[in-house]
Amino acid sequence: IRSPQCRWLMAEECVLAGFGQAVIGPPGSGKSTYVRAMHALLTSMGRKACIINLDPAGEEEEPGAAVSLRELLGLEEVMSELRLGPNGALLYCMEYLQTNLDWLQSRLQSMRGTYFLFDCPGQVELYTHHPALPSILRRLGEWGLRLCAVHLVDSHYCTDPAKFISVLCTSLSTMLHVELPHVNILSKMDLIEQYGRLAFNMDYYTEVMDLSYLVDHLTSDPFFRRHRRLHEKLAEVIEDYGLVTFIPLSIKDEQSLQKVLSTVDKASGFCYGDQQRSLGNLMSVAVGADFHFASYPNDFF
Ligand SMILES: Nc1nc2c(ncn2[C@@H]2O[C@H](COP(=O)(O)OP(=O)(O)O)[C@@H](O)[C@H]2O)c(=O)[nH]1
Ligand SMILES: [Mg+2]
Repeated sequence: IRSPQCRWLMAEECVLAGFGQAVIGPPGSGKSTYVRAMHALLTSMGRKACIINLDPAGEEEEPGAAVSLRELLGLEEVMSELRLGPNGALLYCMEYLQTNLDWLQSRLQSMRGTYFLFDCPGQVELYTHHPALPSILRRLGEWGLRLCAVHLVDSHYCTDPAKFISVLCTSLSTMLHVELPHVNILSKMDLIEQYGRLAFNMDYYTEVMDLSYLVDHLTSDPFFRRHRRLHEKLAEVIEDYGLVTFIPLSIKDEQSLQKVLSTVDKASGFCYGDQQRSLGNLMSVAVGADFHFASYPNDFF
């Protein structure tokens, strides 16, 4: 067992030693599309990966998923049997999974050593305040899985300063709630030009630079002028934490997907590989912009 986290745990607890991504974000932000594209990229690089579908919603089984929560229970049956609406039923499904994690453990254990891509449901409260999902992810960590949260947000929100401030607030609370190494992504960048003119250049949105410009721009609209103080305070909270930045992603652009993967590999610690490396090597990987995937084969596991 190479994971340092595992050394703190009982040997029998550490059943999954490996790496993976928890792909989270609002509905329609592109999570399932991302998971499939990332799976294809990893496979083309010779990295053994599999998709774990934790979304009980949707009409069809996720194509290519090795494990699906729908094997345990489906949203439709929960809605009809417990007379719940779609949102309540989805929260019930996650709470049910939280109390039946032995099912997930036994399903994942047979794939030990694989890189896991968790396709999570698109219910925002799961990421901002509901306890079930962080608890499930924490348990996966206790089993030795070193996960990185990949949070997708539709780049459409950049076209509206008020919505972009909301996205920054949601992204920050998600980072604080989920408590994992975290990478925020602006998805569907290929559509950004169709979405309309941006008030600032793209770097301003991805780097989350001085937000006073955004507040000024927003409050130049008479409708928002009377809420200036509120927006200033929200911007202050986001800047004080200084945690939120984004990586742009267009699913058809393999280079942007590679960039996401290299950032995720740094965040999760995958790129550091063998823990026996010298401190110098670790530092050079940490600061080096160019991480050569090809030189890090599957022998990490
Ligand atoms: N143009 C474009 N469409 C995308 C991209 N990523 C996802 N989509 C589309 O966005 C829609 C929602 O994606 P999906 O993966 O189902 O979102 P989920 O609900 O978060 O799982 C689908 O029609 C996808 O084809 C992208 O990078 N570019
Ligand atoms: Mg989906």
